[in-house]
Amino acid sequence: VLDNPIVISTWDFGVAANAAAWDVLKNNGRALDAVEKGVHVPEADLNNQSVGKGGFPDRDGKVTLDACIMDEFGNCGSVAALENIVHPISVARLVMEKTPHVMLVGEGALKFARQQGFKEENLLTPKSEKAWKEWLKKSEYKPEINVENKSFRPDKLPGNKFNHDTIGMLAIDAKGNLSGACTTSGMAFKMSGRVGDSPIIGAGLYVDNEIGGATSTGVGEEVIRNVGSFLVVELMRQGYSPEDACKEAVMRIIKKKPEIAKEIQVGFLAINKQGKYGAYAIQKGFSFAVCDKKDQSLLIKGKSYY
Ligand code: SD4
Repeated sequence: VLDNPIVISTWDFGVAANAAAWDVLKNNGRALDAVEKGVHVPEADLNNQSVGKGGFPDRDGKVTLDACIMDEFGNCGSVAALENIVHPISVARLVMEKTPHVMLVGEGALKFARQQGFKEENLLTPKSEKAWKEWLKKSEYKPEINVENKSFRPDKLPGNKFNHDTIGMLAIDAKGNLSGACTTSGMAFKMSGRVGDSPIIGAGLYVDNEIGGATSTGVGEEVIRNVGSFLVVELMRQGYSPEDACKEAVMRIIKKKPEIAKEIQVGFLAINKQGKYGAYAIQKGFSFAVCDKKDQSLLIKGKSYY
């Protein structure tokens, strides 16, 4: 028994998300409940244009959401290309708990969400619609590295290079059990039907209650190709520290495609069973947030290759 709960999550907006997760953890709640509650915060935040409501749409102007969740028993649930639902993570949890399946996509996921009583609403905010219309003028598709660090001003951006980011969250509760969640609107202006790493178990998220958990952010295609989060957990099983495991997973991406890697961001975040955490990214600028008894709103700059 760890008796020292902790929650970590990706990017600056992880601080607010961790605070919501901490409310669950400090009252001896389950890590699974903590990560679900935690990621609800960016999912509902209209200023966050890369997760949930207010997220950037795809090329056809549709906001399509990807999310997955995994618990201490190795149960998992996922939704991809889900429209009109503010909290895809909660739909993913119900896929895990109430269906014989792991993943539901598109129309089927939406149908299931409706059956479970989720209300539908338009997720495309005027701000994101405006950005999309702006993007349509040139239709250039090139994610800009770490755009999440800048406050988004479509009118101020040179060209139309917008990006993406994702919340990945990992928690250990007072019983020492681990869970994780990952949720995103995916890459801004992606092709219709495109699914990234975030809802894919083993790519965007993986949790093994004996070893630890990992999650990723950045260009999902490269994470899927390398089964990134599973790789990080397996490396920790072999004795790598969380940071070294994240670094090795990043190095695999760089080694395979050095020219592409120069231009993109991928970051991994991991925690082991002992509550040690670490991160590593291709590019500078990847931050992660940590919350435990000692530090309620720690924001750490992750190490990077470049
Ligand atoms: C995706 N990994 O859909 C997500 C996006 C992301 O920082 O994490 N961006 O590929």
